[in-house]
Amino acid sequence: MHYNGVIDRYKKYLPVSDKTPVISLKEGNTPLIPALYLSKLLGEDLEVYLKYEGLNPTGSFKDRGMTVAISKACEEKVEAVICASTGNTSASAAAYAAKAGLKCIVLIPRGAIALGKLSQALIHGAVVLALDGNFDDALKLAREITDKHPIRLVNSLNPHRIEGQKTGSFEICDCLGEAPDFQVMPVGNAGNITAYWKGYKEYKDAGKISRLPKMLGFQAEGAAPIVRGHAIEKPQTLATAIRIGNPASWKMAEQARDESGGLIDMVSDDEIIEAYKILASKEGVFVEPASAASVAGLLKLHKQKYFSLKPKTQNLKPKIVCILTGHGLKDPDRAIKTIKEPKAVKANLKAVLKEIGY
Ligand code: AN7
Repeated sequence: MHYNGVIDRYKKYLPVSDKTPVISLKEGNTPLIPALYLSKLLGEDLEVYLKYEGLNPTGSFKDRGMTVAISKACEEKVEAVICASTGNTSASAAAYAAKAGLKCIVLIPRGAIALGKLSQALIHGAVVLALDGNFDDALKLAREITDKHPIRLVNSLNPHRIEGQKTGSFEICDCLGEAPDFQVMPVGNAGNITAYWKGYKEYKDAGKISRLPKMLGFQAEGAAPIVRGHAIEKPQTLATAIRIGNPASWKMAEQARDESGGLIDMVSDDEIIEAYKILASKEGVFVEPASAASVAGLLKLHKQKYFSLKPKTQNLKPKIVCILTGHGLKDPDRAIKTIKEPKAVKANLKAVLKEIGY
């Protein structure tokens, strides 16, 4: 069977009609990988799964929302699209706009986005403006521009983005045959937690699942406005994707947390790097640092005995899904900095054998 992307698969749940010109790169349908090492590490009769969103066409979950936002922009015949971005939104917007033949404008914080993402926005032909400010400044400007000009905002404030991104939760439920017990994910501008929660609720209403997961969101310690209860003027974290001090969907994230009986907490950069290394070296899954925040959160909660304190409602092992939002190749510099440069060795047999211990 041919797979034709999230709009084709889930159109019944999306704001599209026969008149919508579907702009798709066959996003979605990403693997839900059993995390054997992490499941064993937790050792609490739990099953941990990794939803590897880095395998979307532009390497992040943003493509799920962008296919809907760009298709609707085409249907509504807008002239151009614009976004502020910590990188992945710009990569995705640039790619889908290229396919649609739309002009794309991208506002990024100068010097603060990973190289892979910058290269994508540039090569797909977006007009890329590197602003002397952070993400929050860029988003404010993008909103001001779209308020006054016929340019469509394709940040997650655009409801079509949320609609598309909710397909992530549909896929998890379709794969497991039920909702997971817990879903762990990074939180930046808070669009994705909003989208996943909306998706789970809609699937329950449609009778596809019988219960809802607890939503467990994690911010980076230096960029944790929701946890601290106030906006952060100068957010800091090496997980540049979630370096956001004033999330647009703040209220919706709190709603997802509270309605689901979950939590939003924070993890340090050291904890993020620890999880980043475990994912790559034990699970074989390379993600960007922001995505590792979900596994860092999982490990933090495990240390606090969060999962063992939860009553076991059934005989089945509770299932935890960690959303891995972006591919590791987005930010190769970080991987090399985290480990070390390869050792230089003479090109002769003796030298190589000596190094590898034979
Ligand atoms: C890999 O690209 O905000 O909480 O401008 O790239 O929905 O913002 C990216 C966010 C998590 C946080 N993981 O998701 C952008 C941008 C990765 C990301 C998030 C982002 P939201």
